[in-house]
Amino acid sequence: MKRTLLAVAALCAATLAHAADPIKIGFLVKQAEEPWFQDEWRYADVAAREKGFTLVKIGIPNGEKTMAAIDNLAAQKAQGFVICAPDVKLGKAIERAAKRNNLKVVSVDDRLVDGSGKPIESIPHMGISGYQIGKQVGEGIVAEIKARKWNMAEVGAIRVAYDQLPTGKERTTGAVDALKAAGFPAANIIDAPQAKTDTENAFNAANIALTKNAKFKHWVAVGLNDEAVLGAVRAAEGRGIKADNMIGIGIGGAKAAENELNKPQPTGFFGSVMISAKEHGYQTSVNLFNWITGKATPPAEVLTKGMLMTRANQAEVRKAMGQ
Ligand code: FCA
Repeated sequence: MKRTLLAVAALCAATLAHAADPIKIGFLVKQAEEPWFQDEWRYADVAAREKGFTLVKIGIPNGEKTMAAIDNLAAQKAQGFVICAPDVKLGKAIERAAKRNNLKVVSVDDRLVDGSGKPIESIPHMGISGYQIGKQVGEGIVAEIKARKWNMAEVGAIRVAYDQLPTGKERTTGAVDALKAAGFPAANIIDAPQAKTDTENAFNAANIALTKNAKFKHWVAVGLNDEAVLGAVRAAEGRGIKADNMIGIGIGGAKAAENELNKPQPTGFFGSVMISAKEHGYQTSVNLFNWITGKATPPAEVLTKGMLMTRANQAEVRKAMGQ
């Protein structure tokens, strides 16, 4: 009897201690230096202040750092984390590490996949429909080609490609499909595979594509994010192809795009399909917080929307997106 009472008392104490544990949430991103991810962190900080949890922000540029970050969170007694992994194929390893450490996990931006490349449905995800957002890019370019009355036969399209990332491939596929649907010649679309998803690697990839295809009079460029398109725009500038002869539309709409769209003179970076860093940073963190505190289980998948932003409509788009 006495032993049972003691056991019950110990259990109550443990439960109380648990209930009183401060909530700590990790926010792990693959490219901490990219403005998009800085924005996600900034909005996650807003959620932390509002809900009263501690946010631990960690950059995870590779698999090793990812695993170390998860162990680190467990050691700090965190209860869960939001993640945009450096490689979506780490999905199963991330899921196992989370389980082992009793951490809840949700993914953001890049959906984690299993060994056969299938999305891991058990990890709640917030991202975008890459194909739809890509189509918005392509449609924006088509409208501008028409406004400039270019002959599509004389236009080259650079697809800065990062096909190993499913959302990357979906985005650029959506973009080129929209071009083709408007009669853009498929033969004028040139793939420029980038080794990493930053401006420098996009620049190098686009430079090769431009060198090999000097015959085109005008150019357009698409890629998985603003950095990819900025790389292509900079490479074109290096070859004397400026705003008059280049229409680049990126994806993101964070600081990289903002800086470019606010330059005194227009550049070949015509616009960006703005997506919601606010929802991706704030809402994923709140969803995870609610899950940890037993208030609600996050939706299995949420795909957020984007809006085409150009020099002309920046203020409206930012207002509509609440950013
Ligand atoms: C991917 C890209 C980022 C950003 C995000 C929403 O992770 O690499 O640049 O576009 O999706």
